[in-house]
Amino acid sequence: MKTVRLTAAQAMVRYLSKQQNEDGVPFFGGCWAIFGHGNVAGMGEALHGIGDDFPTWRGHNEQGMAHAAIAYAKASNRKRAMTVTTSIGPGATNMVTAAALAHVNRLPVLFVPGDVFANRAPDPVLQQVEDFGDGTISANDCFKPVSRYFDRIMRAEQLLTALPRAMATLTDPADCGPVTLAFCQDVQAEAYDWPESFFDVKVWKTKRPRADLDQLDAAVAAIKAAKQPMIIAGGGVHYAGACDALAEFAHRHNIPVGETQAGKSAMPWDDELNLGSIGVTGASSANAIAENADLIIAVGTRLQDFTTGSWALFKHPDRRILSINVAAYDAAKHNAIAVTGDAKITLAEIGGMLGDYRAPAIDANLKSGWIAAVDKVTATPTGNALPTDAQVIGAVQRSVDDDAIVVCAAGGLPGELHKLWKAAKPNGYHVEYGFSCMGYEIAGGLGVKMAQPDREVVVMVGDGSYMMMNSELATSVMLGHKIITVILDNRGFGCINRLQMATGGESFNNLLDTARHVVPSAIDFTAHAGSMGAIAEKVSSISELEAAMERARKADRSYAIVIDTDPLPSTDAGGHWWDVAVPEVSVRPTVNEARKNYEAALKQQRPGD
Ligand SMILES: Cc1ncc(C[n+]2csc(CCOP(=O)(O)OP(=O)(O)O)c2C)c(N)n1
Ligand SMILES: [Mg+2]
Repeated sequence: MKTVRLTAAQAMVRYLSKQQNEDGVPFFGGCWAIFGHGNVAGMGEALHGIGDDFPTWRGHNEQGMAHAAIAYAKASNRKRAMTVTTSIGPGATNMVTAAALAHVNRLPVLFVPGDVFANRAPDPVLQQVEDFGDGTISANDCFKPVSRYFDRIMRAEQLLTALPRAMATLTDPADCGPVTLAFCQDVQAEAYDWPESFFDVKVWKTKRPRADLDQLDAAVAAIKAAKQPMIIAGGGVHYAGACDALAEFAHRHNIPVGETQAGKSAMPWDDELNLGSIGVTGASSANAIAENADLIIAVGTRLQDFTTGSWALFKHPDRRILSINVAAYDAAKHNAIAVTGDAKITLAEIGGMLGDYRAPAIDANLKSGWIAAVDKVTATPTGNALPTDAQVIGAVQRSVDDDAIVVCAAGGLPGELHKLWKAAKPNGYHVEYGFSCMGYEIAGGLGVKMAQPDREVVVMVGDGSYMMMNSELATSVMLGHKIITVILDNRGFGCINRLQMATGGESFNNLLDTARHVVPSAIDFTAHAGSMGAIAEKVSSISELEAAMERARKADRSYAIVIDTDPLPSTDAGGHWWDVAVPEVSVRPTVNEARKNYEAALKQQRPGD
């Protein structure tokens, strides 16, 4: 056996650089790194040595780098991913929130946090967590519940098994999620004689598991018996490359479609069978069909509460769920008729077996009524009132072309965008709403731009999310990956303030002006974004915003536009109840009133049914 002598870190990066997807391009776009003790000597030397064969980028915050990596994978439909390496201790734990985000959203990312010395000679090292009863614990154990595969590399040759396991997880459609290889710092620097074959190019073909034949029969029988079926398109439709297969299936059988947050843009917004978004932040058209459907065909969706209206949306007494999902875990949820398989293949197979089954015609007024409602709330306002989020969305929408990608994650905007954004092309809508993590937006936008350099990337972000994490805006400038960021400043956590009041609470500790303070908050977002190298300007009206968007589109580097907005309004049209537990006893009459309404609403919930 021919061998090559390399350190464990050199072997890791060489191996990773040789992994390809079925398109013959490297699976890994490269590696984000913030060095410290625990990775600068080992991983740092290795990454420097491999150079452009496995490019390294420097970020400003480990969580931000990880968000960029995760967004890159999502915008690549999981066909490509990135690695993120950190020091031990805070550098590593800074990444745990991002690991949870990737875990919830089933997105591939490889985390390589440094770890304590395997030989324990210098224990306890700087930043080492000491467990009094367990010598094997380190800070990196925090990754275990939020990794699909976790390993601690304590001997160099463990990489011979750990790395293929990591790749198997990252490229498996059902198991896909974050992998953490906690890399002991002394081991990174250790040399070993590696078989040369370990570094052969390896191609990971996209797996398309086929459904069991009995499951297919059950699905076909359920659809044939359905009087009003409806499809819910989830993120899995994108990841399976099944957008065309979905449209073909829907049209052939005349079955209307509603889209989840992750599924949105699976079908063009103006397709007559795309009835819009579904659920708590859904369109009245899609929700009306969902309420009366006797068969919900869930395709590639986790069926989270925003999709199901906390399991109160589907009201037909005899309704069944038919769940097509590559993951058995998801397909089996809520007593569904489970079909475990790839969305693209399974839709085609079921379609072939269904013959000329067609669902009844849908009342076209449902959709036209909804679009009229969208156009009304997104129209340019007259008068001088502070604009609403919906009006800002309208202005941004009018300013971009069909290729644009809108990016968002938390606050009031995801709900408004879900309802109102008209997504024309697949992946044109990138809203992280599995973890809805404040601070994902700008870093995520950077990752999207790295995956889709030819498409305009517009990040829409609230003042709260911007303040939580914005530093990768500087990275976008430094790396020349232009993003347009629209900052909606409503002076606080507007959506939580609204939720607080809707559950009977006093407006408290959400808006900056009513939060306890000595000096009133006066954050200059324009100056802040400008200080990071972005071109920044503030606008004072919707028409000024549209003019600024034009300048932003022509600019050659990242651009930030700040606009003051009204924290109180949100779009009334559409939507559905969401289960948020209201206190059972309170001295506040408004809470007691909200509790009464809550108990009435709970009667609509059908858990487990
Ligand atoms: C990391 C994180 N912390 C807390 C929350 C809970 N949360 C959701 S939205 C929100 C407020 C967001 O404020 P902003 O970005 O200004 O948007 P707005 O609600 O004003 O539209 C909070 C605190 C969260 N989703 N993520
Ligand atoms: Mg806000």
